[in-house]
Amino acid sequence: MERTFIMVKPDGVQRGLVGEIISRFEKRGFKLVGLKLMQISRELAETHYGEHKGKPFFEGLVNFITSGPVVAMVWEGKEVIATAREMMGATNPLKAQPGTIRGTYGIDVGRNVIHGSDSPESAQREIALFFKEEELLSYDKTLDTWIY
Ligand code: 3AN
Repeated sequence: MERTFIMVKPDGVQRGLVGEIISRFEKRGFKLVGLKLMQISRELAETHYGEHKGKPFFEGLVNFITSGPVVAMVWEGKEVIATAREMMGATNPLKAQPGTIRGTYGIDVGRNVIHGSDSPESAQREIALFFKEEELLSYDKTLDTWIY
């Protein structure tokens, strides 16, 4: 079963959107298999956003993501990586469809509330960066065969 890495960024935590975001993933039918509130170190931020190193917004991005607690999560389900990206909406909240998380709550491309892996490769890399294997749990949700 596919897994993705989702993070409520410091602006989402500050604005009290953690419950709302978790709720959207639960209601969509996905399964929460890992969850932690944490403060990201500079080193972890630079590794996580390694692909953006050298870009003009890199320093600001690292400063922002390390500025306060984030909620790191792993969600599981069929095609959860692509579905989560649809649920999040475009990186720039101005371009994000109304009703998506960023299209509802996003303010600015640098304050866009949520991160989600964009491919199976980045999901694998990001999950391993933020979670130890034993922090990810396998369990059944037995009451409904149509959710994961
Ligand atoms: P996404 O988070 O939608 O996968 P990426 O990976 O292109 O988007 O960018 C990672 C993060 O870098 C974004 N979530 C956003 O916070 C920040 N970012 C991207 N482009 C810009 C930009 N032009 N100016 C400021 N921040 C940016």
